[in-house]
Amino acid sequence: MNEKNTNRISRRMSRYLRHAPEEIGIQLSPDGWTDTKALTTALGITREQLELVVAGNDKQRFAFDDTGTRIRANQGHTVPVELDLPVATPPATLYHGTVAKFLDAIMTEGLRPMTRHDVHLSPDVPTAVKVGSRRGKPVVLAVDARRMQADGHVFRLSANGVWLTEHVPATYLSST
Ligand code: HQG
Repeated sequence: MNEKNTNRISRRMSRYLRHAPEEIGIQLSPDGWTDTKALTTALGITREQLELVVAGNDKQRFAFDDTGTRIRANQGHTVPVELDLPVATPPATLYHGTVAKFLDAIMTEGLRPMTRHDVHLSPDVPTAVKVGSRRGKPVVLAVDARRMQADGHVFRLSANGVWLTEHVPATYLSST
């Protein structure tokens, strides 16, 4: 399986495990898991190919459960799922990569999850630059996570190192 195929399968898996399981007739449990056999059958791939995609994914987007019989996306869902991720203490500063056209709205209403479940925050500037670059020239905002947590905001850490929170009011944001 070459890199192009791996990426293509990975993109399809993101779509079905986060946004549209019904399109290939798979079901997600309330915490986001789906049977690996159902997935490989629906995608027309082997178990070995699935393992290669999961292990080789650039952002570690997917994880098997302890038994290896179920798989889920680590974050980024738009379908309703409760991932039961651990509450954690973030680094003092987190980062959010975006683009200039959103800044007016962001500085008024703060960072909102938009179509996802949570606001996604990065632990370092280079990662946030990559996230912002998906939409154009990146703009990186600093988030005062230490003060947010002191004020009672809850942070969760996904299995692939993305920090998640429900809302970042504008008062905690500054430019970098
Ligand atoms: C913006 C990728 C207007 C926000 C990445 C972003 C990440 C607002 C967009 C993960 C706003 C939402 C998530 C407000 C936020 N008004 N715009 N109040 N608040 N926005 O894709 O953070 O490859 O849902 O700045 O690497 O860009 O999918 O979120 O531009 O980890 O695994 O609204 O997706 O990972 O966009 O990216 P998204 P995101 P994957």
